[in-house]
Amino acid sequence: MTVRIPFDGLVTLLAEIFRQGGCSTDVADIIAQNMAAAERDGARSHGVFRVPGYLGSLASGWVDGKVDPVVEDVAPGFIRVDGRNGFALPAIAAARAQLVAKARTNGIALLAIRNAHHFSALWPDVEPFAREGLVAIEMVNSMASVVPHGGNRKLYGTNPLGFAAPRRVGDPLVFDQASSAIANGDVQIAAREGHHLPPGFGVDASGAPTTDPRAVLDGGALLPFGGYKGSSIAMMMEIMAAALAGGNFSFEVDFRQHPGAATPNSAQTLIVIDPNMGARGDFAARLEVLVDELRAAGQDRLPGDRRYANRREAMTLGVPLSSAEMAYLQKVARPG
Ligand code: NDP
Ligand code: PYC
Repeated sequence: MTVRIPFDGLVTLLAEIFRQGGCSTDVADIIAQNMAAAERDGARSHGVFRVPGYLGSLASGWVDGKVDPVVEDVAPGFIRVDGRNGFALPAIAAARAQLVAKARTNGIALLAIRNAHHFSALWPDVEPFAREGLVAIEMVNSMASVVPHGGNRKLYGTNPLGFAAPRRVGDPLVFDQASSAIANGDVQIAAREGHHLPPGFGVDASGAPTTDPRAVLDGGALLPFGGYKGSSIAMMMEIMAAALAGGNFSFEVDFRQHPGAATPNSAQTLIVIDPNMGARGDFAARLEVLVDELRAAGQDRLPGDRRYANRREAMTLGVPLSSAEMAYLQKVARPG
């Protein structure tokens, strides 16, 4: 059965859970807002489904939910953040205002975050920049779960790429996608719900192709999207996030000594651009020309359309959750 909860009520419930789980009030609020937004927009793989993973990382001491990130202003267009083994969302929040100011002054600015756990969707990170008239690109590496093209063991994370650009009117144009054929979260949901994966998404522990999500999770691995092309994108995420920021490569993330841990201590890079510094100064108008042509060419669903439609419905009717999910949240919010 599906139940509906007002968005603000879900944020409050999740914030309580994360405070009890060991986060400071500020960190709990940031993660709760992000997770409720994912659930609201129908991004189930990074919604309330992720509560046990966050709590497991906190309870096992793998991540610090109370630490303050350290922000370093290293150059006119470059900010470094040491997440100090905390979550990535507070690290982004700590540098955000400075990043926007630098992008507006210089036309472009880069934020490189290391030693921080990113366990969420990327569009909530990039979309707000586009709402302020800026273009944003985010690159994140994760934990080893993907075999490089032609390889024989997992090495890359599911390494997502997020992009947002402002529209002249209305919601920004946003895409947010893993460089694997499917996000690991969706494999876990498929396993839980008893669905098969499409062919070509994963291999089992022996390296043989499989459509069984459990075989992928139990010693198997995911494949990059689009063969060698997705594999190169995954490689770029390792370089632009981990190598550039000075964080762990996905294959260096190892939480085996922390039972229950699930979040990757990896790296994230955000590049923010003021598009009005472009030669013609009519970025927004040009984007509309492109969108009109896409629609005329028959693309009736643009990336982001599904999410915005879910958001509108959830803000009117409430965020849909299964009754089991709601019961779980209420139980962990009030233990005993
Ligand atoms: P999807 O394949 O579901 O979607 C990727 C993008 O394509 C979205 O922007 C989506 O828009 C768009 N899209 C989907 N279908 C269509 C279509 N038919 N036509 C046009 N556009 C379409 O996402 P992934 O499975 O690759 O990733 C899921 C989530 O997992 C992402 O939010 C990602 O950030 C997150 N993730 C996070 C990781 C981390 O380390 N933190 C690691 C890996 C993934 P729409 O949103 O509107 O559906
Ligand atoms: O769904 O692949 C995923 C993922 C990894 C880290 C956070 N989400």
